[in-house]
Amino acid sequence: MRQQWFDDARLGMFVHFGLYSAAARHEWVQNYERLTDEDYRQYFDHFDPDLFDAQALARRAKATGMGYVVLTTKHHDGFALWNTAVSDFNAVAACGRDLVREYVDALREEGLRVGLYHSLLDWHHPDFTVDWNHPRRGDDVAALNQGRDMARYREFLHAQVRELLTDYGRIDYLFFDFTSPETVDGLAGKGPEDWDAEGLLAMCRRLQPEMLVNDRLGIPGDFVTPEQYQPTSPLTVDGELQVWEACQTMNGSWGYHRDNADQKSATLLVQMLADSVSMDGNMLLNIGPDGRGAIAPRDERTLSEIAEWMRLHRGAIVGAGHADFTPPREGVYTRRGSKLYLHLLSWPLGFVHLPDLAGKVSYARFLHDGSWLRTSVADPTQTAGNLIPAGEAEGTLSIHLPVVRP
Ligand code: FUL
Repeated sequence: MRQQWFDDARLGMFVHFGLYSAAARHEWVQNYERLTDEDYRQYFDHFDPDLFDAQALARRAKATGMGYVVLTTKHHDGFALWNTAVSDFNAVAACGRDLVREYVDALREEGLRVGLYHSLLDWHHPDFTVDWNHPRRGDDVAALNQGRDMARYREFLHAQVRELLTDYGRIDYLFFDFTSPETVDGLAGKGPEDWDAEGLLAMCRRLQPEMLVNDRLGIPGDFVTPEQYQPTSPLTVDGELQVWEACQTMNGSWGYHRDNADQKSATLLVQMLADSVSMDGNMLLNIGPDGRGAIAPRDERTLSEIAEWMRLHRGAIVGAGHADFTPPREGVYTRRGSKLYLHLLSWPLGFVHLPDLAGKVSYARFLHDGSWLRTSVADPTQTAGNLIPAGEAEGTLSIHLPVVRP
């Protein structure tokens, strides 16, 4: 099955890195601040990722229990991190380094799966028409779009994707971004036909038959990509179970945002991860390296806390998935083979009562230290000691928890 490695991995690392990292105020800075090409050009002229260390990045991902990494080869600003032959708006021209090459080599060395992100949008390309998502919206769009030709842009887009899928060995995963055909403020967006989505997907299949492709071409792909939320049930479309991956930021911005201190805690992120796995999904956790390419210290701290958690709880995540039991209010379940894992989202608790599990569980223990936990079958006639309402006791297994936080 093409996606087995992906289903098993459950946790991956997203890396948003580009010219916007030096602007340090969101990867959409050019759009949000409606910067002109000239304004934005300064980040290209002074691009100096001297601390971008693909090996350190790969080691960090591996140590965090991640099975794959996904790097922005090109974001909406059009800046390519590799040695593209069809545009000189690229990292080799700016700093003499092919960052995609460094990245794929480093990942393979660590035995990680190689993922690429590639934006379908390109605010830099002279043929890419100004739409409601474009930094130049609100200017004289009719005049600006004179002579712009999406057919030529399509050729360029296909050529860049072809390079990525031909020159860098085996690619395991491709995240295209994004298709939004709706019209806003009288300006049309872009639909699958703007990319020749079918043709692009066919090329992916031809050049990298094993590669997984996401759903943002605007036509069905191999997995769906909820952004910034965890679905609360296994996802189906027309009754068909979907492979899915929720992508999450550390602090609301994908690109490095220097002054944004809204950091999610490692505890919250671990809960989101458990939530995803409990609903048969993956989590792709983002970092935004800074303008020099270094992982920001606050992200390092969060990653190392997650790494410590994953070191002890990996079995409940990697290779695990949805369990067909009703979890208690206090947590979520994941399951791997005959093992059922309960992720408690609050602590401390004296008891946790597991509906319908009486008689089905041979033992209970903490995962982090293997210490045994006492269990009892709730007695519907005598439930006061367990603090369980009599109506809920039937078939319930009670786990007795230490009140002291382990
Ligand atoms: C979105 C993009 O517009 C964001 O900048 C980011 O890359 C996210 C993962 O996908 O659609």
